[in-house]
Amino acid sequence: MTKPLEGIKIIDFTHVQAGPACTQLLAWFGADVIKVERPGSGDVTRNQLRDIPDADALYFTMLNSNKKSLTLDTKKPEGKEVLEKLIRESDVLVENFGPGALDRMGFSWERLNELNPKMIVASVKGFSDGHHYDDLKVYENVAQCAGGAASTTGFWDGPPTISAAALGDSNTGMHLAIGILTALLGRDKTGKGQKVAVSMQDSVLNLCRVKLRDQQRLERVGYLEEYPQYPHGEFSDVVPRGGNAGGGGQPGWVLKCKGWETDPNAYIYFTIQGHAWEPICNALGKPEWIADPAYKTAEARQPHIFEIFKTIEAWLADKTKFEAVDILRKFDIPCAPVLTMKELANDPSLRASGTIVEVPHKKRGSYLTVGSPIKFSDMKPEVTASPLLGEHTDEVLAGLGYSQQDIFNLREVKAV
Ligand code: CAO
Repeated sequence: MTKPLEGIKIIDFTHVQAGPACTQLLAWFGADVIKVERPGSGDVTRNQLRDIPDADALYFTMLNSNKKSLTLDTKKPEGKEVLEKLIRESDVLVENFGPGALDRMGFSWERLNELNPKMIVASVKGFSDGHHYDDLKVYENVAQCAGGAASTTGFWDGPPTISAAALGDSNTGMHLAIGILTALLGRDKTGKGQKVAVSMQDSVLNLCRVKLRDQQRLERVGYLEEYPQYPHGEFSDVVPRGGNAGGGGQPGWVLKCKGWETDPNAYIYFTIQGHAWEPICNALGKPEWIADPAYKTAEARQPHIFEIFKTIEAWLADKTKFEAVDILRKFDIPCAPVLTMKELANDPSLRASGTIVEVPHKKRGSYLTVGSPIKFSDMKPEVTASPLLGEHTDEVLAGLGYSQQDIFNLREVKAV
């Protein structure tokens, strides 16, 4: 099956998570992604949190599937020469080095554009160009703090909290992928490449859009009616942390199910969607709430929403999270069990859809990874193993016209 990005050649100058997540996605969809790594060491994640001695860590294998690996010392003149050749025949270069690293290497945007005016140069940085923090190196949690996620996550009586979801890393990579595909479509029209830049702060903030909505509502009316602080608590002049409250105007909370005393994940998320109130009352065996003025409207319920949640918890006490959801789904009530990584890894539906995939690897045996979360009617992205360090060096160099002797010479000077 021909994949939509077949024929697009990408120099993958990325490391850790933000950049690799982007290029992995493009590789799934058919792009020829050549990961350029420092000889001897490669992407730092190959060695990070190893669970098998001498085998690439899962951190690396789960972010670099479907790619080729070329080792190249791009600070040596011989390495620069190879990179220049590669640049001349590639469509995209993606990088997420620290600020200024590519310039210091001698590959500024101007130089890259001169070498290949059709090439798209895509970068991830912590902060956008010209930002007063644009000299900072940034990792995931730093970005979550800088982008507004940390100050709005967690409970009001606790500190700012980091989400386990990679809002700073993989999320930024997904934004970059959208930028690259847009620039490729633009190039079809203009014939010109361009620079695509995404900052981790901006990408986090983009996902915190509704919190900026809440800041403006707070400034106008002084309170936020869907937050647990309303109506009994106090609001300051900044959006507070709302615990597990729903963010979209539908009150919701994480509720205890049977076994919560010993199982930290025996919970469901329960949403009280306005128009689902009648089915909720019927499901809970509380038909008297339907017409009761103290319960009838969202406004009437809000002052005692936690008392309502307590009643629902009493109903849940003899039901597991799965049993509860099986009952509630029949009433069209938006809810889900709180799933653990173990449950997700073994979920038959996720296996069948290709969202959880088992990938054979030369050194590790097989490992689980998250496959494409994007599904197509005409294509099923296949996930293949991440490359060993330098696995494709000879193949890529031969493709650039280097002879066996040339490759030997490059090895002699440790350029590859
Ligand atoms: N050959 C020779 N040199 C190479 C090379 C190669 N193949 N690949 C990288 N290098 C060099 C770079 O040129 C750079 O050299 P100088 O600093 O001397 O110019 C050096 O390796 C280190 O690059 P770095 O600054 O990117 O690496 P770091 O480990 O110090 O920082 C990180 C890591 C992630 C904090 C930083 O890259 C960064 O801020 N990136 C942008 C934001 C980002 O993507 N963060 C998300 C990471 S995922 O959590």
